[in-house]
Formats: sequence, C-alpha cells, structure tokens
Amino acid sequence: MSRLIIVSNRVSTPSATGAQGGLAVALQAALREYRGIWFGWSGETTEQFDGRINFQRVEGVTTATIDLEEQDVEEYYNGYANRTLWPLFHYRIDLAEYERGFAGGYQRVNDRFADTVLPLIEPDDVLWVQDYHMFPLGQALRDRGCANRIGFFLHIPWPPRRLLATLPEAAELTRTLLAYDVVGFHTEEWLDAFRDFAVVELGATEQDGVLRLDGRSVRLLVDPIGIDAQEFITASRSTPARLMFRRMREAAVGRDLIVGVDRLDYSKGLEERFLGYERFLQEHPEERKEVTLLQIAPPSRGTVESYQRIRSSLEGMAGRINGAYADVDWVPIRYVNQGYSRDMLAGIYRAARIGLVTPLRDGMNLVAKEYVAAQDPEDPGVLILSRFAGAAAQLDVGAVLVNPYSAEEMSDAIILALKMPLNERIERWRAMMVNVEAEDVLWWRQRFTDALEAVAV
Ligand code: GDG
Repeated sequence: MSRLIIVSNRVSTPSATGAQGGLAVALQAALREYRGIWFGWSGETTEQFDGRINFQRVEGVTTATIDLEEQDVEEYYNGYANRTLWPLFHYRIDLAEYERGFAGGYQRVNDRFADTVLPLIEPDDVLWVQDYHMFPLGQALRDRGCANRIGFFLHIPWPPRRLLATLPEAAELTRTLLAYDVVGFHTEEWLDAFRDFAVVELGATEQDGVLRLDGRSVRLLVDPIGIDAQEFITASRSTPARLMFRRMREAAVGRDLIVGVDRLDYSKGLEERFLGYERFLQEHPEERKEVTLLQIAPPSRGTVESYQRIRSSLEGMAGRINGAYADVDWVPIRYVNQGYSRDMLAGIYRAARIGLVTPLRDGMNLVAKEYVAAQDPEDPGVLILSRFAGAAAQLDVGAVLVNPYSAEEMSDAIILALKMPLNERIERWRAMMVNVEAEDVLWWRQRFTDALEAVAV
C-alpha cells in the first residue's frame, strides 16, 4: 500500500520499556511493517509554538514530534482530553468538566497539528488518525486542502446519545468525524451509539455501513483491536517471565493468586473490584488464607484531581481491607503502584489462577487478552471479565462475565473460578485463545487499512 502516516496525541518508540498504554503497544506492532511516519506531541513544552518537527528513526519506525505550549497542554491535554472527553466517553458525566477554554485549546492544538503535518503529506499517502484527542484533525486537514484518504479510529467507547448531548460541542464534534473516509470502533455497541447521534441529532442517513451528511460520506467499521499474540507468547517464555513466575509462586506459598493490572484510572473499576473481593472474603471465610489479590496499578494522569482522588481512595480501601482480614502470615491484598516490564508482566499473568479484569467501561481492554495469551495451555487460569469492556464481545466464549458494579456477582465469580475443574478451564481458555490469536493486532491493522484502501479517491 501507499505510505502510512499515523497521527496520535503521543508517539512511542519501540525501545521504550516502562508502562505503556494499550494504544502505544498496538501501534508499534502495526508500524513495524510499514514505511511511514508516526506524528504526535513530544510530551515537551516550549515557550512559543514554532511547529518545529523533531524526526527520529528507531527500529524501522520514523517518528515526528512537535512541542506544545504550556497553555496548550493545560487546555487540550489535561483539560478537554482528560477532564472533559475521557470521563464523558466513559459515562462519567459527574466527573466531566465543560469549559469553553478547554474546547478552544483543543481546537487550537488540532489546528497546530494540521498545520505542521500537512507539509509532510505526499499525494499517495494514507493517513490514520488515532483517538479522542484528535477528533477534529481530519476536518482541519480538509479545510487546508488535504484530499488524501484519512481514517480515524476511536480507542474508547462512544457514549449513548443522551449522555453525549450534555457536551456543549457534541454536535460540532460529531460532525467533524464526517471529514474522514473511514471511522472505526472496537464494537458494534460503540458504532451504534455514534450512528444514533449522527442520525437523530444531525440528520445523517445510513445505508450498508455508510453514513451520509451534507454531501460527505463515511464508512463505519467495527474493528476490535487485538494484541501482538505471538510476541506475548514469546514474552511469557522469556527468562524475566520465568523468574517472575517463580518469584510469584514462591511468594504465594501454595495460595491461589488473583491478579489485576490496570492504569490507575476510575474507568477501570478498581474500587468496585476491591469491594467485590472484600465481599468474597466475607462470604467465604474458609477461603481467606487460600488466596491473595495482587493489584498492579501504575499511576497515570497524576496532575488531574480525579486521578489523585482515586489513588488515595484505593490506598485507604486496601489498608482497611488488609486491616480487617490480615493475619501474621497473610495479607489479602497486595496493592502495587509501580509498573513492570512486559516480560515480567507475562510471568505475573501466568502465575495467576484468576485474571480479574473488571472495568466499569472500557473501549476494549488489552490486559484481558494478554492474560489469556500468557497462560500455560496445560493448566490455564480463569479470566473474570466485565460485561462492560469491549473485550467481552469477543471473549464471552470463555471468560466468566460479571457486572462490575455488583460485589455479589464478583464474589460468586471468584469462587466459581477457584473451584473450576481443569478440563473446564482448558476448554474455556482454548475458545478465548483462538480469538486472541486470530484477531490479533496485525488483523486489526489490516482490517482498517483494507477498509481505507477500498475508499475511492
Ligand atoms: C486504551 C483504551 C483499549 C499496564 N500496566 C503495565 C503495562 N500495562 C499495559 C498493559 C496493556 C496496556 O498497558 C493497557 O491497555 P488497556 O487496553 O487495558 O487500557 P488503556 O491504556 O486504557 O487503553 C482501551 C486500548 O486503548 C487500545 O485500543 O483497549 O480500552 O482505554 O497493554 O499490559 N505495561 C507494562 N508494565 C505495567 O506495569 N509494561
């Protein structure tokens, strides 16, 4: 295909090792095969925006980054992206902040992105814009005369129409998506919600997956993201993974391990998870010293107040539950705020009898798929998965699905998983693994770029 230009808020080089978001991990795998550029914000600030591009080439991936002004970061990133869109799109209008300053900064940064990336675009290039930071970028590029094929993929849920309607710029923002040629979502549910808003509020029409409004047409695509399954299986067999596996099993001294791995974020349902686990301890006193919950939660977006609140709330909860149930030789929850390398993470997943993945709302959730990929085929663990994660649409074939708001359901699911016989664990795991391997990150990328290439220029 033609050259691919990916645009997203941040770019990440393949050699980076620390805790990375799901988007970074997925796009590195996708870019490895392509001749092209990954364009985004450097994460640095500058006194006065000058549009200077810093190019780097690492392991076959060219990255191009720009610095933003302090005010841009405040209004666009900490403001509109993290305090307005993220909570709203995760159904948390109670946390969403609507301020015109944020909206203005968001548009300004998208215009700056458009101005800077435009000179890099050659006539045959295909552009692929990522995620909620960049909704208006396609429109900004069209306004500047860009006639290339441009696709957009949303990594988070699209909220129901009546929730989205609370956003003052809802109609404008949704309308800008019509500037793209293809718009992709993880699930049918998110796509339906988008189409519903466009049809009811904007008067768009839809036929055979193509949405039309004011002479523009856009193909809507369900394209669930996957992991680099082969890479993750290899990671789970690496030396750091084996060492970590042994360390975990030794520390567990015969107890079953339950593991959760999440960015510290209110959408991940960590408080509800702790409550569900506490319920389990209350209802099953005989199991108390037989299990340990290890929750790994590297901090994210620490400058935003709602993230500081969740952090201190979780510390309080873990302390309270441990205080109530711990004994001299056992603590119920090990709550860890640091990140681990991917290899180590694979070893941790493999050592766990249960993967507890219970977001309140999640576009997809890659941890669920990583947990599956890391299991020992002869003795796999059980995935307990929220019905409200996009991943449930694919992994319902083998996961134990729960409503994360219900402590009782969570408690029932934990005991079910602990008692599950080996043959049932294997059967469920195989069904999920077929999906994780078949619909992996390469499949996801191919499906999207095929749809984009199929658009008539
Ligand atoms: C967004 C959407 C969607 C976590 N801790 C460590 C670590 N991680 C890695 C995991 C996983 C990634 O971070 C998290 O991905 P998720 O998909 O779970 O969640 P978001 O970051 O919220 O991602 C989400 C995704 O985009 C892709 O479209 O699935 O719904 O919200 O890969 O392994 N990685 C390392 N150490 C850690 O301690 N190395």
